[in-house]
Amino acid sequence: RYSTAVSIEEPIAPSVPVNHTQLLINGQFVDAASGKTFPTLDPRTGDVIAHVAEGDAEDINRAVSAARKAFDEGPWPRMSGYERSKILLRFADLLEKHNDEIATLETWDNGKPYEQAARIEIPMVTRIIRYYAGWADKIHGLTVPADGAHHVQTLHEPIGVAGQIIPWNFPLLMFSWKIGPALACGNTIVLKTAEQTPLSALYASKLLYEAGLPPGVLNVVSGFGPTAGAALASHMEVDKLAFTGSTATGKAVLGLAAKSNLKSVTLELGGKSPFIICEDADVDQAVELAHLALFFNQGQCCCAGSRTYVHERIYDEFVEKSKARAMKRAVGDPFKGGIEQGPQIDSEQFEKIMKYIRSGIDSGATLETGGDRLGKKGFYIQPTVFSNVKEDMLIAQDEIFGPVQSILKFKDLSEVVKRANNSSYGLAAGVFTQNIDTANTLTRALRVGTVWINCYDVFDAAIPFGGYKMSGQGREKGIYSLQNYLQVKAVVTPLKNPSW
Ligand code: TXE
Repeated sequence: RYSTAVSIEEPIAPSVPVNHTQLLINGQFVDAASGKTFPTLDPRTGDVIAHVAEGDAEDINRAVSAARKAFDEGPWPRMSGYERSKILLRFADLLEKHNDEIATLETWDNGKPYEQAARIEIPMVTRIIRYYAGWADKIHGLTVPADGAHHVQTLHEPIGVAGQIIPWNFPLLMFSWKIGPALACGNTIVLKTAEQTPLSALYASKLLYEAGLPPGVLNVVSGFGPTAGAALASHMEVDKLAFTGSTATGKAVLGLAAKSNLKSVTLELGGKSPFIICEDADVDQAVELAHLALFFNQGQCCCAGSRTYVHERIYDEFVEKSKARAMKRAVGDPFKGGIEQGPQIDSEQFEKIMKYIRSGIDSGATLETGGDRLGKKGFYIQPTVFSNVKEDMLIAQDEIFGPVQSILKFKDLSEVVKRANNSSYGLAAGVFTQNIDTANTLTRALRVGTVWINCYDVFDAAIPFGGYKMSGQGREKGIYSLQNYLQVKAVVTPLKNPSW
């Protein structure tokens, strides 16, 4: 029996009003030029939370004009790093003060457990902003020793107007990964939120203006991908594009950037990350970690450990215990205490996941537990575990983005390395072993952007994140993200008297 929470059928009413539903352009909340709105839905029920202004190409034009003016004429890129830093630090203080209201909006719009939003994610947003506030006054170029009688230096300058497109799985966290480094470096921004989750970014951006951001430096447009998103990716006045989302859409926006003005592009895309459990692993710990690696955030993580490779000697015990753990997972209204899993984001994702579950069953994997919806309303799915998964099954190849664990068996290290690397993705990997040589071998052999050894999903503002292969281009967070938002200008001056 599942330890599902009650109250799926009678959702708890959130205690925060939805005050900001318009577009944020040039520091003002405004309606869409078309006057259109779209509903944002509560994933617990599918009911409408609020109607939000629907930006399209014309609104992107308005927002880019505001960002362009704020960059070309405004104080922001010319301010000292210290001044920019102080505004970002004030913003972080306001985020901290309003942590619980923002977390409430995040849970309401996204369906993630409130405790996760309030105690982990929104505090992480604040941490990211403080981290980049710390960089704002430490960005500088080099003096370069060149051949000949020349003084050579580099200036590190902001790129200009950054277009940023974010997904719905970690709405405000993705917002912070994008705006933190861009603002620290002195850029201005037009950010498009995901159509499923527009609310938290509007609330937080208002706080940023309260903290003293000059008008037009950050513009937030709610709207859809093919209209607002595509207009931003192909805009001639946007100098840089940062995108997080699916690999298919990543390819599309890269194409739009190339066809328009060759704006530089960073991409953080999908994954099918291997989690490798070696024969010397502590099985109980490995079961718990592999469970979290997959089920965290309803399985809606780009770096979800979605291929669980287990050594044949511990395989049967591991499967049995993983099944028991999944059956104990507390699923229910995300506003209720103690809940580990809420609903999936929307009906589209729900249907996609159910299709993959059917495909797992049809292709001959063993359904250990789960496999069905939970309750009658909203988008809840039972924690699902498949064993006897084979490499050629779709559930072992595609990004499911849901609470579906696929457990595969392996015999030796060289075999598991080949199988783990045999993917078009390369975002992350987990390695569970007590043997340092095994850990070192796997770390070097895996073609992925992050390797977590005896841990998983450890995130920190300073740790870079990004993918190999079709999981993306470039890195976010840490010092690496600054490079995405800076131009390097070489300045060469002849030396009259080189001997000095
Ligand atoms: O993603 P999209 P969707 C994966 C995951 C999920 C699948 C589909 O597998 O099941 O993608 O999700 C905007 N031009 N990830 O459809 O389409 C869109 O409005 C410009 C992994 O939600 O990539 C939203 O703001 N923009 C991922 C953003 O792109 C466009 C997180 C992401 O939407 C656009 C989310 C276009 N033509 C989904 N079309 C991760 N890496 O974490 C859409 N968008």
